[in-house]
Amino acid sequence: MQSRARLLPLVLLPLAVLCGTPGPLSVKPEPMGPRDPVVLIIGAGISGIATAEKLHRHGFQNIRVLEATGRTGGRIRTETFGKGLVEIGAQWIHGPSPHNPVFQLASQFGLLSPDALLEENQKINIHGHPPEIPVVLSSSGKKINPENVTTITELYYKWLEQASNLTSRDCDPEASVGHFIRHKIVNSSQEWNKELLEMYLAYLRGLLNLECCVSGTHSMDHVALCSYGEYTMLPGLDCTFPKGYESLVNQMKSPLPHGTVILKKAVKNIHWDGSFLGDNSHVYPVKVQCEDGESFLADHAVVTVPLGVLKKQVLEFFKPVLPPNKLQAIKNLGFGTNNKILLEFEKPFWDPNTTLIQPVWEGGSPLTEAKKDLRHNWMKKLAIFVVLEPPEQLGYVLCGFIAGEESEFMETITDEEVLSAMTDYFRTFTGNPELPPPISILRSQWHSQPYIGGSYSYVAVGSSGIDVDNLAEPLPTDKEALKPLQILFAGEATERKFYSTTHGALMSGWREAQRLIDRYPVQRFTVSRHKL
Ligand code: 6YU
Repeated sequence: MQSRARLLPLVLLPLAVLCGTPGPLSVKPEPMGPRDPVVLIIGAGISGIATAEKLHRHGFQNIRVLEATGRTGGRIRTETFGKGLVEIGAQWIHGPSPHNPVFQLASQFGLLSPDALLEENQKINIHGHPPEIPVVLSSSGKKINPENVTTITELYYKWLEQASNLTSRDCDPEASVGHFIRHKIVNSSQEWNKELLEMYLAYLRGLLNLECCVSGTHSMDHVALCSYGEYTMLPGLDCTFPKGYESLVNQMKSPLPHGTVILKKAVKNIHWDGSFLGDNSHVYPVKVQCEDGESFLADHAVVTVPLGVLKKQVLEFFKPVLPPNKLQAIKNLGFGTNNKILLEFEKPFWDPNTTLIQPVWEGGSPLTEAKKDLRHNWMKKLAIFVVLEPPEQLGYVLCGFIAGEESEFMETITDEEVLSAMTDYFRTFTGNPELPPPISILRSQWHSQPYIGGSYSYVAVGSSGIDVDNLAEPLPTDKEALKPLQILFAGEATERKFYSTTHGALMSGWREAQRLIDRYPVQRFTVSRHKL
């Protein structure tokens, strides 16, 4: 008997459960008087908007979000391409299920397709990897029979799971996920069929390239083994936003009063631990200086700029300079690059049921160093192509993923050069020298974005989850007497279990908003409670 899937609203958790707060509130604020805190939020990505939205919901009236660029959303960015919308940054809700606040909000705002809301889809555990079987193409222009790589794929995912299950008690703090996997390959390959060995190694190289995209790193040798399992995958079949990921940010910011978000207002530095006299005779501990010369005084600043920006600018960004454990965390944690190359074709060269195309470079191996000649070899790092759906709405579009130095090199060449390289690439992989070139191209360049500097964070060799917690810790720290909170830190890189994701970023924004809400007692407000 076929079971009928129930729709999601039956299993929605109240947001209160998700963020450990007393629930979505409709707040009628009473006048707060001269100590109504001024809160500046630096950055209007999802974490900054989530902070502002929650503070606003709890009656905070003096909130400003200062955003360097001309748009909100940060690494959530939807653009038109082909016949429809594509994502330049975040694409999926990873783990769309009741404990994922991005999924919760998107469902409540009505932004998801009916399929994404199916309860059965929320229970599927994909362990962070695409459940579909890819079409595997080799650089000699042949299709590889999926059955030939099933065993090796299963083995590889088993090794990754083993890596996730290690704890700091049973692993060397200097060990990397890359070394762990290579060790497994060396040990198992003794038993592999000699005729298939070369193909297996080339295929495994491709899987590691894909892992670099997942972790946003140049090499899995940079990803710390001991902390690998701290990243937590929520259940649920990853889903997308039919009207674009940005529709979520737009909905979240819509209740904010006009003028709360100030665009093109790049912050140059933040002076804290000071005494700055405001026009209202109130003395503020924080002064935020912008690149255009304007400055803002505040009781609290919530810093949500990406780790990539902090890595480049931390010494000039904070005056006085941050405490040593914070500087160490910023230095130790990893922040790499994962880019997308979107290609529109007039006609598909793939079969109608294809959802993923996985390239395998013959001769490649995880056991040898790849050639460094980036100009001629960058495209060998391309890990996978997702066939965007539905073609009736989008056209025939492939979205390729590429991580690391090769990805950063790709950012430095022109669209025409990338398009020409991709034409040669697909002619090689299809074995068709006449294959028509893509009709249009759009690629991300996250590393070169001055206010982003890469894609997302990871726990690098030499760091641990403790660095993530240190990065999240507000200033001044508790140890430094009983001074009020001045600088708070949010953003994806500050969430120990969910870094690198939109839900991690959102949770971090709510976390820091809650920290401030707890500082300003709720009796100041007349609160009426109802479900969103
Ligand atoms: C997800 C996904 N996803 C692909 C690609 C990218 C990312 N992510 P923001 O940067 O958004 O905001 C900060 C703002 O600050 C920004 O607007 C700046 O302009 C501003 N700013 C900076 N300096 C300033 C200054 N001086 N003054 C004022 N303003 C300033 N996440 O959930 N699903 O499919 C993907 C993907 C190509 C680049 C992604 C995905 C990551 C998210 O996009 C990202 O975490 C959040 O948007 C960040 O929000 P924020 O507010 O913190 O910063 C095992 C294990 C491994 C762990 N990894 C698992 C994989 C997870 C990543 N998934 C990747 C896959 C894709 C395709």
